[in-house]
Amino acid sequence: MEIALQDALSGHSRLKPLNGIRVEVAGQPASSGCGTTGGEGKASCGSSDGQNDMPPEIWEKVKNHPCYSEEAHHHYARMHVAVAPACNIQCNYCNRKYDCSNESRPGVVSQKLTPEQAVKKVIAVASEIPQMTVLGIAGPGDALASPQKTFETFRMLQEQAPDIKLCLSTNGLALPDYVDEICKYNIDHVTITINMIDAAVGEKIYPWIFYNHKRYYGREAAQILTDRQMLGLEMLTKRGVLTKINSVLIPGINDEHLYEVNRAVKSRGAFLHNIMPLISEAEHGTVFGLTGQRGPSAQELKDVQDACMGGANLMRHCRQCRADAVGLLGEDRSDEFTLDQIEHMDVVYDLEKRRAYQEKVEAERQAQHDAKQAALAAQSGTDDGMKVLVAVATTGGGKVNEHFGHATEFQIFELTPSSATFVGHRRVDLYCQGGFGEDEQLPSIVNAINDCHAVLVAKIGACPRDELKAVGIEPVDAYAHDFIEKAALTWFADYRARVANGEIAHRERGDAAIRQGAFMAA
Ligand code: CLF
Ligand code: SF4
Repeated sequence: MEIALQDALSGHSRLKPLNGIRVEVAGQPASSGCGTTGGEGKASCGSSDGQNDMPPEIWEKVKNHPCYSEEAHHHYARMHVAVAPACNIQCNYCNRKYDCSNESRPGVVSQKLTPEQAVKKVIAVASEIPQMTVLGIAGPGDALASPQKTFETFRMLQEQAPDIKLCLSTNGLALPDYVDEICKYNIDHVTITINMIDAAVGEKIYPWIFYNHKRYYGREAAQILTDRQMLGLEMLTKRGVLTKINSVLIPGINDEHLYEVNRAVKSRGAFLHNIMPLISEAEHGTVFGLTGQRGPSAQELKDVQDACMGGANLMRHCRQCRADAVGLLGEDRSDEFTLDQIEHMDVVYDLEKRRAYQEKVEAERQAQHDAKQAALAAQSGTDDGMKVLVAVATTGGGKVNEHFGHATEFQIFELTPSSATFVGHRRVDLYCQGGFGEDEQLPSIVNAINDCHAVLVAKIGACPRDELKAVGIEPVDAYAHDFIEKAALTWFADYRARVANGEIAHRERGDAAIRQGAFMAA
């Protein structure tokens, strides 16, 4: 791993950033790809939009969906049930022994479930985790390649737990055939994985598809797939279903093409576009893993995401979760809810209790929102154009509340004198193991946040503190348990003041590596 990370930082040739590239898309105005407003109005990271940025009926659908609202993901949880084992296409980044790589991190699904088992599990989780608001079916194959199991699960769940939002993820090949079913069961959120709109690109990603009882290969397969994806997206938009497009960024194959995908899906009404890094290791046994196709670095991913701003709204907080994930994005509590454990649980689905708890969550979320606005209002001085990234250790609730040594990921915020924007996360190896700091883990953590100027934590030991300082990353524990944006903006104001008075010199940071593979359990 160490060697791979070093290679990712220094060995590969950097891709040409897309910022500033003009790409013409049929029927679409050319755009500079920067974050400035265009004909459509605003250039926001859409998933961070709030109540005032969208119609009330849309806000109702997204406000407590952790994937569709960046703000919500600090406070609300989702779960997946692995009821859909089959798939009707082959992606070069997937090995069926593993979870669907486009909606999950590599790792076998612990248990495949029948619809009855799945519903039992959802009820058990909902009674234990009242902030779990969304049930998604995202594999481990394709949700619509096993339609009976998928829709039977949704049907039963809708009857037993009507307050839980239903969410479905698909590669889109079978989607046009099931739009009526999707609407019938009030599935308000559908994710389609779209990696290309050009079959010449697609044939490098998809060796075959199985469609209408026949196997198609190469460019013909890719053409059918993209036609079906676009048709399905248009049909869902017409029916008022919110759609999110997942795209896997594959350097050298679809990196520059994703800008065209972004424009194409926006023009067909997609609500969000989630551009995710390819996960590719030889041990996963995927075609890309075995042929050495690398994933993007952190800056390559950010460059493509930034270039797509102003098109379809962007999601940047995806955790590429398992097909049986449970909990807040970034945590996985699926181990607590095996079928054996559920058998012995005293399960009571108490809707009122869930509502009461969610009211408290809403109050906490509002407090985070208000703290951010107050911190922004308090920023003084001129905007000198300085822009930095900071890493934040959090266990949720929108606060700086995790110890450095206990963090399995850091959230990354981009700061300017007038903004604090969530731009991603970085998985890391756990620094603290068995109660002691592991110095050999530190280089991999540094690699993961190497583009950051500071790391904000609840607490940090003397050793990692000194080593972080030595590589130019400022460890900051002065804002423990403060709301993240308030803490980050307050630190940034202090940083700029120290630069201004000559106490420190401002330097640009380098690139960072995206951690491949599994978390270590905390
Ligand atoms: Fe699951 Fe996907 Fe629904 Fe979310 S996940 S089916 S939309 S409830 Fe979310 Fe996980 Fe990313 Fe998917 S973080 S992989 S985007
Ligand atoms: Fe794998 Fe999902 Fe692609 Fe099917 S759609 S091959 S399950 S990544």
